[in-house]
Amino acid sequence: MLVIGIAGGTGCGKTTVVNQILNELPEGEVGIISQDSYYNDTSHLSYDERVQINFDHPRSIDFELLEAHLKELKKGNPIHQPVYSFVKHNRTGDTVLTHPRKVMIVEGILILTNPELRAMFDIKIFVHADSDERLIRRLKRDICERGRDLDEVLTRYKTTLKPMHNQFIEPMKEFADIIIPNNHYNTVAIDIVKTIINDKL
Ligand code: UZR
Ligand code: MG
Repeated sequence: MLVIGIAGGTGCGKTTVVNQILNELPEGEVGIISQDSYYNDTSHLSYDERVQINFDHPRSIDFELLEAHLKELKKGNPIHQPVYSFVKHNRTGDTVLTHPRKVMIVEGILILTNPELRAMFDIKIFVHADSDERLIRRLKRDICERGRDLDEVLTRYKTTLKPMHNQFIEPMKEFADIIIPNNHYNTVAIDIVKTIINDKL
């Protein structure tokens, strides 16, 4: 199994990059694990308490479960990936059966911050977009898809997203094998990654 980690700040286009990689690759050969599925279970907290959580800090992620799941997949066993709701800020209680594939992509803002998890990646990719590009994308997405308003997004960006990005995410470029400049669609970079994957398949 080839394990590819794809990191980068919020709104850098990770999900788009992953989807572009998946396009044209043989169906059923590549699987995805999203860090979003592995936010800590916060069922014991009220909604108002959950809103206060710093979701851009590494300790908001259940890395133990993520690592355990990746290990199971490497052994050839399927896993039950939790389903997360950004509206409720909690796991929904549902899971998605995820089967091991020849290539597994692990995608998320903080996935390179955990040394044990990092060591499990064969290829580490960092997707870079300038912070203004990322803020624009984040605004559009949170308002259109995640039920937030302008004030909420901007306040969170200033007080949490930006400082956490500078402290935990940006320094992870150090560990990347490939940095993809992604202010615009970068078809060449995607083709290179696809070639590496096809080689393995
Ligand atoms: P991407 N996030 C939420 O907004 N709500 C949650 O319940 C859990 C996470 C956000 C998180 C982070 N920060 O910036 C983003 N906040 O999801 C990561 N606030 O997702 O990589 O798709 O941008
Ligand atoms: Mg995403």
